[in-house]
Amino acid sequence: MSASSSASLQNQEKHLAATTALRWVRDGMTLGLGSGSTAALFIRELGERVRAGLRIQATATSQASEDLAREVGIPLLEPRRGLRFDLTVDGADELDAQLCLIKGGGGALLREKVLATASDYLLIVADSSKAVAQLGHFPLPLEVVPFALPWVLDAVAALGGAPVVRADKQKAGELAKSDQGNLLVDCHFEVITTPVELARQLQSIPGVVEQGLFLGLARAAVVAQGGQAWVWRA
Ligand code: ABF
Repeated sequence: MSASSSASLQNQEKHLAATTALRWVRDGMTLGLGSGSTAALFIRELGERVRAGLRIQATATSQASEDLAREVGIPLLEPRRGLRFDLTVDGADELDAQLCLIKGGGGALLREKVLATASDYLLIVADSSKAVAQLGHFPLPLEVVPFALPWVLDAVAALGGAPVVRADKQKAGELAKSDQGNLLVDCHFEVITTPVELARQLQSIPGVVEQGLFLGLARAAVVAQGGQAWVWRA
C-alpha cells in the first residue's frame, strides 16, 4: 500500500472512531474535549449536533481544541471547583487490551490527565495503528518545568528511557512548549513491562509536572479498523 493510501485509510478510521463516539453523548451532558486529530474530528461532529439543537457544555484539554470548539459553536466552561465531566472523549498514542494508554504526543498530556481524572467516563477514540500488545514503542512524553530539565534528563536516562527534548516543529531551532509554557521530553523505553511502577518513578522526579502513562482511567475505547468500529471496555 502506498504512503498516501495508508494515510487516507488512517484518516477514514479516525473519522469512523470520532463519529462512533457520538453514541455516548446525551443531551444535557458536561463534556471534556480531547486533543489531537481524532479528537478534533469528534469536536467538529459534536459542533454539528450542537448547531442542530443538542444542549451540552464542555471544557477542552488544549488551547487548540478550545479554539476549535469555539469555532464550531460548542458552549465552553472555565475550570472551577466542583466541575465534573459526564464524559471525556480523547485520543491516544498507544493503547493496550487493558486500556492502559500512552498519551501526550500532541503535548497536551497535563490538561488531558486533569480532565480524564475529573471525568466519570473517559472514552478513547483511536485508529487501528494505536492498538499495541505492549506499551512503549511510542516515546513516552513528560511535561517538565524548564529549570529542572538537566536533572530530569539524568533521572530518565537512569531509568533506561533515552530522553529527547522535543523540538518545536513550527519554529526551527526552538524547543516545543506545552500550553503551560513547560518543556516536553520524549522517553524512548521501547518496551514498558511495568507501567504502574514506571509511572510512579517518573511522577516522583522533581520537575516532572506530568507523565504520559494513563493507567486505570479509560472506561472504553472505540478502535476503528478498516470499516469497522470496535468497542473495547475496561
Ligand atoms: C491526543 O492526541 C494525545 O494524547 C495524542 O498525542 C494524540 C492522539 O493522536 P491522534 O492525533 O492520532 O488522534 O489525544
